[in-house]
Amino acid sequence: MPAPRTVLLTGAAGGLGTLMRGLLPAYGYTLRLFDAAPIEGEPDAITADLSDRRALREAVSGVDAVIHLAGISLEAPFEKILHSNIEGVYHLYETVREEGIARVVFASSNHAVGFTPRPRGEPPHGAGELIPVDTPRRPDTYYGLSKCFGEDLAQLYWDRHGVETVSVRIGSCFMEPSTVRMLSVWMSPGDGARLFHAALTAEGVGHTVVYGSSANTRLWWDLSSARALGYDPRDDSEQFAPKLVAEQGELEPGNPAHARLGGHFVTDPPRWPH
Ligand code: NAI
Ligand code: 15L
Repeated sequence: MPAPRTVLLTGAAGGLGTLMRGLLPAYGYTLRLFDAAPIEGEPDAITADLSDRRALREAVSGVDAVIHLAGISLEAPFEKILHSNIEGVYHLYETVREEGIARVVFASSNHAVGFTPRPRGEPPHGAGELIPVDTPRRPDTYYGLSKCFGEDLAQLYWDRHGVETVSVRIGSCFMEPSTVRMLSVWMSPGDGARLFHAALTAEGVGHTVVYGSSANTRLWWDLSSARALGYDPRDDSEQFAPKLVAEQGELEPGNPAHARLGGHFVTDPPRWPH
C-alpha cells in the first residue's frame, strides 16, 4: 500500500482528536476532519453525525485512510452506545467499503478487556506476566462491549471485503497521567502519534489488534504486536510516579477498583457526558 497522505480523522473535536490534529501533520498527513460537534477555527471540518451516510461519503471520498476516533468514550445507556459506537462504526465501515478505502485505524479501548485481572507483584512485569493481545475479551461496560464489536466488525471487513484495520486498544492518552493506574496504561500524545503513524504505514496488517501505551515501567500488557508495526515508544510515565503515589498511594490488590485492567470502570464507570 502506498503511504497514506490524506487521512480522515473522525472524532476530531474530541480530546484525542484535538491532540492528533496538532501532532499528525508533522508526519506529512493532510487531515480531513469530521465530528458531530463543530471545531472552532476549522471551517472545512465536516460537522455531522455518524448516521449521516451522505456526509460520511463526502468525508471519506478520496482519502487514503481513516483514523476512526468518533464515538462515546465513556459508559452510557445502551441505546446511546448502540447509536454512536455500534451503528456508528458500521456506517463508517460500510462507507469505507463503498468508497474503496484501503486502511482504517480504529480507536478500540483497554475496556474491551477491562475485567481481565492485572499483573500482580513488582513491576517491571516480565514477558510471561504481560497481558497478551489475544487474551479473551472481558468488557467492563457497554462501552467496552462496543469496542469488542468494533474489533469484530474490523475483522469481518478484512476477511470479507479486504479492508485493512489496526485496532488500537488505547490505554489513557492524555497530556499527563492523573492516577496511579494510569502509570501502567498511559500513552503520551507523542507516542500516540507515533503509534497511529505506524498503524497507517505498516505493510500487510490485515486486521491487527495492538495495545496503545507508552513504554511505561509499570506496563501491564504486551506491546509486541504494536512494535511489529514499527511502533517505537519513547515515553515512560514513571517520571510522574513520585507525585501520584505520594498523593494516592500504591494500588491495593484487595481493592476491586484496583484489581483489573479497567480499574474503576469495573466498579463505578465514569459516565458520558462528563
Ligand atoms: P472524546 O469524548 O473527547 O471525543 C469523542 C468525539 O466523538 C467527540 O468530539 C464527539 O462529538 C464525537 N462523537 C461521538 N458520537 C458521535 C457521533 N455519533 N457522530 C459523530 N461524532 C461523534 O473522546 P476521546 O478521549 O477523544 O477518545 C476518542 C476515541 O478514542 C473514542 O472512540 C474513545 O473511545 C477512544 N479511546 C480514548 C482513550 C483516551 O485515553 N482518550 C482511551 C481509549 C479509547
Ligand atoms: C477509555 O476508554 C476512555 O475513553 C478514556 O477517557 C479513559 O478513561 C481511558 O479509557 C482509561 O482507561 O483511562
